[in-house]
Amino acid sequence: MKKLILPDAIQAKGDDFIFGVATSSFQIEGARELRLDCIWDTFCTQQGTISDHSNGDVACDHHSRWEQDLQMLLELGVDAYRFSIAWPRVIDIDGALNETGIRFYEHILNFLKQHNKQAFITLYHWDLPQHLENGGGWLSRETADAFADYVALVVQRLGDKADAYITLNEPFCSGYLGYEVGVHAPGQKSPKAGRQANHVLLLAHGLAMQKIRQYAPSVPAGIVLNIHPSYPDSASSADQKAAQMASDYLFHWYLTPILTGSYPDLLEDLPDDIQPEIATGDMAIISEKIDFLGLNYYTRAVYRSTNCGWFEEVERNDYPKTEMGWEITPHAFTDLLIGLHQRYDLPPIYITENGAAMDDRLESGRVVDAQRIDYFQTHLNALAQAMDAGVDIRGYFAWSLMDNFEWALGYSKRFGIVYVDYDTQERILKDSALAYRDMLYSRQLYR
Ligand code: IFM
Repeated sequence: MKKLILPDAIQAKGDDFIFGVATSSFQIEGARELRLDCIWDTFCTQQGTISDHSNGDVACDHHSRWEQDLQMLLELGVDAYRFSIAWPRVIDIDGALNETGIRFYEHILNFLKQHNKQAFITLYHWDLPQHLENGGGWLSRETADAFADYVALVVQRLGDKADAYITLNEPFCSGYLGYEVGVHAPGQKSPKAGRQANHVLLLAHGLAMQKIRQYAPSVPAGIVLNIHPSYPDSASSADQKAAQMASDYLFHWYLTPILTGSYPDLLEDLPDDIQPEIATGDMAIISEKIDFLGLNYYTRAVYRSTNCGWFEEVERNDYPKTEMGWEITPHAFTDLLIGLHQRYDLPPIYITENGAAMDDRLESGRVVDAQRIDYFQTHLNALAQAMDAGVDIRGYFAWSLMDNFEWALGYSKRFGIVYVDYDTQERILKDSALAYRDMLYSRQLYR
């Protein structure tokens, strides 16, 4: 079996660098009957949305198997677990805290505390309650207020049982993919809707930060953004400009307001009819100071300019690809981290997701996923290079603890380091899980 070698720069950090695994509620929990409907339940019923016509009703049945699943964390020897709370499980339709729902997460937190594992709680990983979508969803400022109310109730209850609170996971996916491109729930397709949803999501983040400060002032709080660093298709100035625009429109659109209080200059160039509605005071709320930035990295993207001076993505085949069709580009990970470090005054960074869907086969009780081990190794090396260059990175979470519902691709893509047999719900540690475990144990020995 291939091994994972811990890079020196990470080893040198000792306890100041944590390793974890990540999951999200809708992707693993199931137990739909024990919560309100969310936008992904509805999206899954619509034609042509999910490639294998599946849904999250059962998923990995984690809601009943959580204890067994958390035992795997102990076996892996990780320091931390990143998971999300399902808003529709913990808040009733009248806005009150649902006792049964919140207790589920309390059990998880108690387990983690008892075993000395850190809990990184994501408060929104895309499962917006459907009744809020019916009232306007992320296009309506009332949803930002509802999010802040939900966060206040949860944080008052869980307080410092969490080691970190994350307001939103990947607002790009909720706002851009959900309202502008329509490949994610709720499936709207309009640039105006996309820009508006992004703004309300950012506002929701800022309002939630204020609630976390109020009710759990000692717990670090931040947001998780995903990024595909943008490269030009050619050396032409038009393509270079296109890559820059793509980067501003798809990534810095979220990070720049959070860190600086204003949108990228590209906002001024957008036609009036797609401008988001920004009220006085919004940008101050959005730029509430964060304690850390979570980054999810998988691949790069390449762009060229279009006839009308906009950008479009180009499919390139310069590097091997994962089962998602995503190029494997660890060098872009290093460049990205160093580039962000040079451009912004960054808070400490956690890599809150990194991983790969591969063509996993369960044969004789084993999954030999050597390619995933290579992926982890090259990305850990890339991360270490960025650390050597001065980027303050405090942790790394593999995506994902186990195979799960990969959104519009249903169960057809496997990102887990643990294989899930969806017929029997059996969990089998893949070779990548064993390699991760061995790397973490060897790290302990040298401390
Ligand atoms: O599965 C997703 C996760 O929910 C958010 N980040 C990207 C992962 C892989 O696509």
